[in-house]
Amino acid sequence: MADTTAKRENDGDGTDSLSQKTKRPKGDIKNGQGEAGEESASGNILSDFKTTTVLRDSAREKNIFIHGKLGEQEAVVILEKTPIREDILAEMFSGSRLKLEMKNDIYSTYQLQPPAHLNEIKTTVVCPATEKHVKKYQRQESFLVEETGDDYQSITLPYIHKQSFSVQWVYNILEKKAEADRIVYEDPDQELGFVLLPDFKWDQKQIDDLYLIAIVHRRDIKSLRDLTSEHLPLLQNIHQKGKETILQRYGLPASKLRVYLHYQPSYYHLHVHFTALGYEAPGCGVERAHLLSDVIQNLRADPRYYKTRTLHFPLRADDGLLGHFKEAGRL
Ligand code: M7G
Repeated sequence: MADTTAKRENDGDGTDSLSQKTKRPKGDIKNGQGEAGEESASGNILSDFKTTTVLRDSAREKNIFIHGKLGEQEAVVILEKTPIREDILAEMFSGSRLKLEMKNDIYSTYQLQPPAHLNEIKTTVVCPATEKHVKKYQRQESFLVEETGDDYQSITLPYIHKQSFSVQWVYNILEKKAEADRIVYEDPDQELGFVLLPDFKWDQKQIDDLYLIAIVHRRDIKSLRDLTSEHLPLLQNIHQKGKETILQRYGLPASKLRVYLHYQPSYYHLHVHFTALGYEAPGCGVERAHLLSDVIQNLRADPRYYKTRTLHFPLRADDGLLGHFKEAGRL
């Protein structure tokens, strides 16, 4: 994650009223292999999690990234407090215990202890986690790299062939082996089609931090760099149908959406991010996010735009690719 400035704030532009209009999205967290709550029925797999080190934490974002062991396996666990939703306020006020901390004139502070079901913590587990996962979640200094079309061929491409994350989770989604019940929309066409589903960073409890990804059926497009005008129909299809689906399902119009691709992505199978405009999603900064509408226009103007163009992106200090750019004297 290049950008660690994720925040769950409303930008005060009215997404709140939208979230009131919109029905709560159905199907809160399910893992694609079973229904929500299944894990708790079969026991708490984290009960014997042994912490090795805290990779990163943030008081402002209210999350913590932990590296540790689950049995014999390396694991990364991410705990995150989620936003307080308006629709649970009545229950929160009536059903909680309130402990007074201090009172002074008209001011008082309390510790409010809500019922357990209103106090859930979004938890993501990566197990077995590779060294690359551990590095991905560690707070690290970043450096901006300049990559020409030639650099991509001679430095980046050989590196991603050897080193990139497995995209097995993507194939599981496309083949309905995981998260099938979370799919929000599918165009099954093998050339132009895609699957749209909630990103696992989104708990689907409120649309203020809406985050979906569109994953293309085609398996031969690694990233932005592979795109040419040949892919315009595919990109337009994703843009159009993605926006329509999000409007229908969540009541969020295109003017409230940020639709973009990452370069570099973590996973080299083409996918498009759809996030709520008011949500500063991790990685939505200009150094990594490329608006889909700009990508479409650039390819219309120059069919080989992304083959030839110098692209900039941040790499973390411990990223092997950064070492290759240094060795090649490109940094
Ligand atoms: P990316 O641009 O390749 O990299 O985006 P990033 O993770 O550095 O942003 C991949 C997107 O897929 C991210 O937004 C992830 O949160 C999301 N994602 C990753 N995994 C492993 C899963 C998964 O198993 N299920 C779902 N639904 N989303 C995932």
